[in-house]
Amino acid sequence: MVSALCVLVFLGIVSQFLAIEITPTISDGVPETFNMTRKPFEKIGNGYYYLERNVNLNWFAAFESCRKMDAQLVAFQTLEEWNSVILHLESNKIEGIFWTSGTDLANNEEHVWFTTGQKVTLDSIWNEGEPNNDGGNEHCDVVLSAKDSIGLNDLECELKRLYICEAPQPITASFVIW
Ligand SMILES: [Ca+2]
Ligand SMILES: [Ca+2]
Repeated sequence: MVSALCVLVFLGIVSQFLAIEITPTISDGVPETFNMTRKPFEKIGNGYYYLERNVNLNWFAAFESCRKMDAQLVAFQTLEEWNSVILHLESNKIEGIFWTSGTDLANNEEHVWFTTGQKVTLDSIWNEGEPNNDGGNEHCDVVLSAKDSIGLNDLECELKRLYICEAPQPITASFVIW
């Protein structure tokens, strides 16, 4: 962020000397058309994600694992984000059970994205009948990706499952020169 601002300030100074007009813009995310890589994350929609497909961890260990990568367990804040990731899972035939940062450990039956503190407001992304707190001990949320259905489900946090990490949202600084 700081370096992007430095570039814009620099361009502002240059434009004074060269009598050209520079129009800067800063936007969230990376445009769909940009093909930038950030290993081990892969670009899905406007974000960068890491899908752990081999190592199963409990919810807490999965949370720690993402933090070690300077990332967070995934939080689906918008339907657009959810649809992008789901489309990626479906089109690549990726089946599995992946931890998200969704949990109601703080307040029972009030699911939030633990990485942002925001409520899980997208009712349509839950599997039918979920969250059901089955057995009274399901407080952490997974994406259940099966052949014929994909949705959110609450599970016991101690269960070992795969997980999805989300890299911090990048910003794009661009400019038009006249
Ligand atoms: Ca997110
Ligand atoms: Ca459940």
